[in-house]
Amino acid sequence: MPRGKLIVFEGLDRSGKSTQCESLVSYLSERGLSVKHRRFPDRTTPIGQMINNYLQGQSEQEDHVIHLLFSANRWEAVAAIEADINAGTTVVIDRYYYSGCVYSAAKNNPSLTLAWCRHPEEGLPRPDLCLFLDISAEDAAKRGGWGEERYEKKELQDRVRQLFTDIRATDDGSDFVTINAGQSLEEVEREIRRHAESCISTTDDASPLRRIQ
Ligand code: NYM
Ligand code: MG
Repeated sequence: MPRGKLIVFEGLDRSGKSTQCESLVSYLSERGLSVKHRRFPDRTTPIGQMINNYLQGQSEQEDHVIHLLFSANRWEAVAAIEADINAGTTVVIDRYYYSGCVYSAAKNNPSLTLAWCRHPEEGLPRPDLCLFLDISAEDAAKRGGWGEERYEKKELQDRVRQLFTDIRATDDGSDFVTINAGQSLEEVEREIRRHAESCISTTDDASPLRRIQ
């Protein structure tokens, strides 16, 4: 049986990730593909609840600690993700380790460099495709603005976007397909489907899931 693929959505808050992620999952499953939808942070686990409390301002965490909790929240899902992929199910995830790196690094804490932030992610399954929904912080804010969560501020979102741009210039960025998220919902949807279908049909079934190195 061909393995499932690992497809990830990334982008700023309000870039349309969640809507597009749900739309892709329905589209693929309506076409008979076995597909599972996940999101990070997964707020349902005990670690995820700590993250949720932090994001909602109900608790404080030292910058490195919250970074490691976000990473732990991915690691606790790895066995399930791998089991799905090995069983032929494609896993579509709303945010992954790229968000983990850039949001922490955007804090400008001198000991939270992008390189430091990436270390705990090494060894995670590497996506077959990362759909990066690109939008400026200004345009994202026009979509009804951000909510009350930590990180939902213009200056931080600007730095996050810059760091995503920096990542695109590295080896991690070789998995990225950049999609102009300022287009209409239907145009974005069409592009995403095209890339996802091409990933699903062209990834060599014999090739094992790669790891983040
Ligand atoms: N976020 C998300 C991180 O800071 N690190 C991570 O590893 C992940 C997965 O959490 N502003 C941030 C980005 C978002 C926030 O995510 C909540 P969402 O998708 O907006 O619920
Ligand atoms: Mg958000």
